[in-house]
Amino acid sequence: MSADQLIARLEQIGTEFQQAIRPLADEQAIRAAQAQLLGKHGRVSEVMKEIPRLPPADRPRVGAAVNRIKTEIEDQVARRLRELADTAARADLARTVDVTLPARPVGGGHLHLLTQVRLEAVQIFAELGFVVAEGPQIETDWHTFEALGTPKDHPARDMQDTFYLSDEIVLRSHTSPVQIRTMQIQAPPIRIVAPGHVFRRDDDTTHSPMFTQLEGLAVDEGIAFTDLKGVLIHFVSRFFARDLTVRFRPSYFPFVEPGAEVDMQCSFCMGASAGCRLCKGTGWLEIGGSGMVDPTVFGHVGIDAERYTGFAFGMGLERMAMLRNGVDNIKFYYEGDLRFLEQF
Ligand code: FA5
Repeated sequence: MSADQLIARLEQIGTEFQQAIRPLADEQAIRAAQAQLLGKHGRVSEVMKEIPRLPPADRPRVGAAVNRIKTEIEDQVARRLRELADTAARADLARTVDVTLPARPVGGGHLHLLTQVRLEAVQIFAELGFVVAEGPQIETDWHTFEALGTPKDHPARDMQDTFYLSDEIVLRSHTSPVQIRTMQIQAPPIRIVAPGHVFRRDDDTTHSPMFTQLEGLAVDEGIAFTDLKGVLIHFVSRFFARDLTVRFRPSYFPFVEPGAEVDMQCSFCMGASAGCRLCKGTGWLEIGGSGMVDPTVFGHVGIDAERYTGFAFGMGLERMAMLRNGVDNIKFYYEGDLRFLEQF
């Protein structure tokens, strides 16, 4: 082939390429088309292979044409890519966002039923002038038992058998040690409630090894059993949002005298049905223990028992929520199953 024929072919390649890339709309396809010409076995490379066969005087002309066509092809590629980028940018700018669309709902959590119940209970007592007190869950044997009239050989310990970390340190089995800690640092008048976790060697559908109690203590001059009754009747009516009767059943706790179990009227059958499963046909549900602070307890914390009297009570919060919200197995509270938790 002559030099002129080769140059004509190069020019034809350039023209064809210009038409070939016009409809191409993505970079990958454009680069592939470019490689078909300029690649190792591309059409331009084939022409270059002919150059050594030409008379030496013609070679520079054809070489120059090759360079021109290569540059032209590269310019065309750059131009087409720029056009594509401009079109994409224009389309991007022309996009409109409808800000009037309602936002997608964000899945929010809520407080655990037991936390709700604790906060509600504290709120009701706060309205009566009680403030929240706290104590450690790992407690001394003295605060948990001894100071509450329950020495090491006392049979009442059996009912609250707990986890001993050593002879003198226990996981508290009730919130009553907070009574002792409060009276050790505060002089009467005292009005506290102490919610918190407690631990016992119990395990069935209504008893858990870890559960929550709410302790109450009021100490002042002239506090009487009627004050205790009034406070608890008020609490039960507020918490259950119904006029429910409360009954005090004589009972024994080593740190109160007299002592009483607190029962409330069955919130399910209202005491009317002898066959009610919840109250086992009795019409009453036990919610906690209570009584007047025993003078020997005052002796342990340096409060003058001749001048002051007080009442105390302790309730199980799981029990309160079971009765009010119809939970029939205490384990549901702790399993973290959303099918349960989302109901409350
Ligand atoms: C006490 O714990 C006393 N400290 C209450 C008290 C305080 C009496 C102040 C007098 C003065 P008792 O062992 O009965 O009492 O427990 C109180 C309540 O805790 C029970 O009525 C019950 O509602 C709840 N309870 C007891 N054991 C468990 C358990 N293993 N799981 C869930 N709730 C429990």
